[in-house]
Amino acid sequence: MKIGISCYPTHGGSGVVAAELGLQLANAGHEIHIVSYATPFRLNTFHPNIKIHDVEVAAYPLFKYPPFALSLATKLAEIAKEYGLDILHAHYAVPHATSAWLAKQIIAPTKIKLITTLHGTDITLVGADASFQRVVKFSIEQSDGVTAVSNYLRKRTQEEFGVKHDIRVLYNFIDPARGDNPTHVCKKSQYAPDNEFLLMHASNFRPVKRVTDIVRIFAKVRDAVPARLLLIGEGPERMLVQQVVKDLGIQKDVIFMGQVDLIDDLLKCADIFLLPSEQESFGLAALEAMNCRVPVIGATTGGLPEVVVHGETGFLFPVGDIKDMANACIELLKNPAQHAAFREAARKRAVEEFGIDVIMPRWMKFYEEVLAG
Ligand code: GMT
Repeated sequence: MKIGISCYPTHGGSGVVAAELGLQLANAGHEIHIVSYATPFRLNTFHPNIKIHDVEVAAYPLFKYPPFALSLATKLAEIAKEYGLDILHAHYAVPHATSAWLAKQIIAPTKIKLITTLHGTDITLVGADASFQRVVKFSIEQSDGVTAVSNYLRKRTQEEFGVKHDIRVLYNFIDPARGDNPTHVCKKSQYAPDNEFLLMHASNFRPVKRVTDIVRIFAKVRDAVPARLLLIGEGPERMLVQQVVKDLGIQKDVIFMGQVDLIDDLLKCADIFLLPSEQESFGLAALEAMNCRVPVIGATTGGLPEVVVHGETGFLFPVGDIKDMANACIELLKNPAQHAAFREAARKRAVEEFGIDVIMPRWMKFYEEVLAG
């Protein structure tokens, strides 16, 4: 197959999923064209079956808001025609699905198929905004195939947009090998030198991630057991989070790592991964942690309960329930046998339910069905 994938290149789940899917397809011998405004950070190595196409957006004083969606549509149309693509696969509906639809009109008549993968905020926050609602609904309905990253997201899309289109749930996946290899880069003692426990979080530090809750959870944990907190990522709330750390007087025990491309080596040093988000359609970072044998403590929100099994691979509580999340951390850390059992259960679930060998055949079947449809 020849597949064009459009996605965001930045640190964030949708770009990671698009890049990893592209890599798996390329490894299987398919021809992959990634179309984005920069090289996705997980694709910064050469692969003979992957071509990266940069979208350049015209700058002109008249444009207060440069029309990225139009530049993307033009690029997708050019590439689809030049390489004879079979499929255009848009990751994150806004604006990729709409640009893909426009590209298809530009090169009509064509047999090319459109697939849209919904990741979360394209539906729950951005897509449901009144200014986007109709165009997102239209673009979903015009797709030949639509996938969502969880049952929760499928339901929300159907309810909020009144979409009748069949939506296939295809869960995000992990490479089991990445969770298993010995640690080369991260030595736990570098971050928790006195045998303290190490709590970890990784995100884009947007308000939806509630990173300040993490700091408050950690402050309670630290009062009960020796522990450090390692925060991975960058984003709009970073300064606020630093201020809360300062206000609580725990600067010495909180490490800000900034952006890290491959977080597995760090995750392997963690005792607990925290994800208390307001909203999480899937929670890829939680799955990556589980793959590295790290139990997850977070919020019962969105699709996260489809990934983390409460009482088995971690604990989930209502959004904002800092007290219970902290207590669950303390209990788990004070009980080494239970902690070890959770570690193994997390890894087992990640591999058995979300491993490449489980999820990739579903993607292949889906692509074939769309092509045949
Ligand atoms: O975080 C976002 O705003 C969008 C997106 C991203 O690019 O990181 O995240 C969503 O897609 C991920 C990959 O499918 C999911 O694991 C995240 O749960 C989802 N984020 C939200 O729903 C907030």
